[in-house]
Amino acid sequence: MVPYDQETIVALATPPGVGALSVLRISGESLVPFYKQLTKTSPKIRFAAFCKLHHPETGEVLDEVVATYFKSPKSFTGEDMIEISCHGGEVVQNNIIAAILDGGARLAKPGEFSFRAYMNGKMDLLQAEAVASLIASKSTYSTKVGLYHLDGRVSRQLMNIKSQVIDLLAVLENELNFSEEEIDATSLDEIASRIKLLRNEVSAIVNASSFGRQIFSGVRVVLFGKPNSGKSSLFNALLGYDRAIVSSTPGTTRDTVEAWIELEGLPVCLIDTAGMWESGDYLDNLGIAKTKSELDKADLCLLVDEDDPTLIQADHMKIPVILIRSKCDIDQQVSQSNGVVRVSSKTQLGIKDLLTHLSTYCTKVTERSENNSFAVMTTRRQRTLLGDAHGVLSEALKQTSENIGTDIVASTLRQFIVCVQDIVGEIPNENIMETVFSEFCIGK
Ligand SMILES: Nc1nc2c(ncn2[C@@H]2O[C@H](COP(=O)(O)OP(=O)(O)OP(=O)(O)O)[C@@H](O)[C@H]2O)c(=O)[nH]1
Ligand SMILES: [Mg+2]
Repeated sequence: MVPYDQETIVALATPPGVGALSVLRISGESLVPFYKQLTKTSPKIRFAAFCKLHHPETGEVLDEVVATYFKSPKSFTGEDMIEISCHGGEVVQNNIIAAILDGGARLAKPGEFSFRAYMNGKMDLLQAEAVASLIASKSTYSTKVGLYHLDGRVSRQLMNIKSQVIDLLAVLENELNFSEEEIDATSLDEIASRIKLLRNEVSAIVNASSFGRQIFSGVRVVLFGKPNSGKSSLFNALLGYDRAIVSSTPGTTRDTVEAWIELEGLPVCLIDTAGMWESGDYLDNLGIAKTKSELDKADLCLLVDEDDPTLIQADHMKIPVILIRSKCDIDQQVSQSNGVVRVSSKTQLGIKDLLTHLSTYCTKVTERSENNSFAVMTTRRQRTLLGDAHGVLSEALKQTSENIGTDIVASTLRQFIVCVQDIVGEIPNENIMETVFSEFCIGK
């Protein structure tokens, strides 16, 4: 086992507040004596015992609970664990936690249970992050991807690529040992083509991962257009309820308003904005600045105009734009060029059409990840490291074509191995507690 601070820790595993039941977890090196102090009985392994819970020092009865003892290493953290289901009142929970602290435990830091599981080889980093993603998951689809990662399949895929790189290194090193000269051109070609295949495999994950953020954090869709063009009305129509204020006074919306819907299993965040126009008013300008920053973060823009939206300059947009002609109930005869969705928030005309456009976009996102059998990098940490790994393979490929010494190619390939080790967290270390697990919630 890797050394780390093995103090006994405790935390509420269920959300704070009132409920029928609450679950507390205790993890530590050897908890049999503590179990006996708390319950006045001896633990049976993996047995849910109905018992009275006592204060470890005063012996006062705190609650009637179900206590389960898990013996190391067969527990979530790999240490001894006690799981206590108690009554879900806040006072009950707090009294029990206070008593457990009096008994010598300390409060767990955020993510500390998962961190210990990782340190004890119960799961790798990708799996630990999958637990976090699964709990935070906002949609059906991200739940599916999270479960896939929990299973460890993505880690296995990466480890498989890594072991092929190790094979390549063996070839390179072998050649170097046996010939005084540099290795011949045919073996170098062979090596280059093997690197290329591996890079393609990594590319597929990198490309699918650009959608990983959208799958987990949601697709961000910004409503944009002139004042009074009907953005807030359309926002409400898409949501199916009145969320934003609508009025005939231009400049009604100043702050951005967000609301979530689910399309094709993905979380979609609709963002109503102040839009963009010239204004001397200080508050208006704040709203306009917010719109700009929302556009920078968005995946898709709905450009709304009650006249011809094709006349509005949208060339500067770096994201896909859906052009929308609003208020089409006023003049139903008006013709509109191709590619523009005609809507009326008043009569619901075209709203379904627009939702279909949005769904099509979401389907593309999920298809990209499915084509890659759900292997996407789900966190920024993973995406950055895999991007680095991809860069390293490109560099190695370049080196093979430039006739640079094979020892240099080998050393580049070794960097790839380090990147993959970091993604999966193959070499456990305490720093990871700060960088990865501290973002988890307490009790996880
Ligand atoms: N007839 C008709 N009127 C609409 C429609 N959509 C919006 N309006 C009217 O247009 C006016 C402006 O609507 P909003 O939805 O507040 O427009 P907005 O773009 O959010 O306006 P700001 O927040 O001020 O930029 C209101 O008086 C709405 O009732 C529509 O589909 N048909
Ligand atoms: Mg508005």
